[in-house]
Amino acid sequence: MDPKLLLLAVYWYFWPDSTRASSLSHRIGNLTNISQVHEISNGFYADTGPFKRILSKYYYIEAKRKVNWFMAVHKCRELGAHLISLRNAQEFDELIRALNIRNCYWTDLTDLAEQSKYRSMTTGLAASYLRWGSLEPNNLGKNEHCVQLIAYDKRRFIMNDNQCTRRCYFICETKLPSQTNIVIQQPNL
Ligand SMILES: [Ca+2]
Repeated sequence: MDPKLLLLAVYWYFWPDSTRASSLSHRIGNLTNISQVHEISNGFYADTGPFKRILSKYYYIEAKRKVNWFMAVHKCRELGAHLISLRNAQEFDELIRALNIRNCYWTDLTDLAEQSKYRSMTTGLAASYLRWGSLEPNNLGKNEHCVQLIAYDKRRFIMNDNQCTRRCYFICETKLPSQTNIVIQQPNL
């Protein structure tokens, strides 16, 4: 079905007559109660499914199943995304507001290829941004090569190197989800 017709059908089904005269921006706002709807460029909106927009990028935050780092890499690729690749303090600070302070989450950083040289699996480059916890990275047992977000004191997230076979939740990141399933153009009102 034409995506525009599908959206129109959803709109007429869910909204009563009294609200149908409201602006399109208001209707789009209501749609966020059903799924993740975001303006992806001027006048264009997208239903981004399980991906949540934070600043300029989209994130899928796994909250049900813990996996090892390797499986986290695979799972993000399945979703057409990649493990989170934090670029700066602003991205870090905004993202952690959406996380459960009791959980750990895998990032795309690892020094598996070269000890103590933390590289992004996404870009292949040296880490853009690091916020290590106190005394980290410590490569405990000389077997910690994958970087997780974790809150030791249950108050603030930091980065820690841990064993790649340990299980954590994970965060996938993309500039625009490939599973976007509704895109409409705002008409001239
Ligand atoms: Ca460590």
